[in-house]
Amino acid sequence: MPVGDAAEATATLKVTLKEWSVTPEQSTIPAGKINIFADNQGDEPHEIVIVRADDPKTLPTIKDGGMDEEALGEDKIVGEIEAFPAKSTCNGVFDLTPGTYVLLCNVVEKEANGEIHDHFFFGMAATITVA
Ligand SMILES: [Cu+2]
Repeated sequence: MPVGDAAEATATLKVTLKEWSVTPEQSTIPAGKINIFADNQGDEPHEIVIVRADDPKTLPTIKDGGMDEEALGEDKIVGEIEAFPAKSTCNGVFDLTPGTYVLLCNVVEKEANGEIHDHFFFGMAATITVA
């Protein structure tokens, strides 16, 4: 489900999602109401969680449970584009003030064969600078 009103956005940041990467088209974007336009080119549903952080490696995690949103704290979580299907797009408008943000996918899924796909652990995160 799209978040916010794209017509009010001051800039757009296209982000490509697939197994197992999050790839923003630009690494720096001007502060304002940013329309994050997510393109899921993968074969599984993905999402984007936007957190205030400098480096994905510093974020708390749960074993086989992705990034620990509770441990990180609600105040660090800016917003989220919830999981949406493969081969589709979704977007969200978020008010981003200057700073460093991590865009990550926090989907964790148990496959039919029992394997756990922890998307954040598998590398689905990227850092952007809002200037
Ligand atoms: Cu994902």
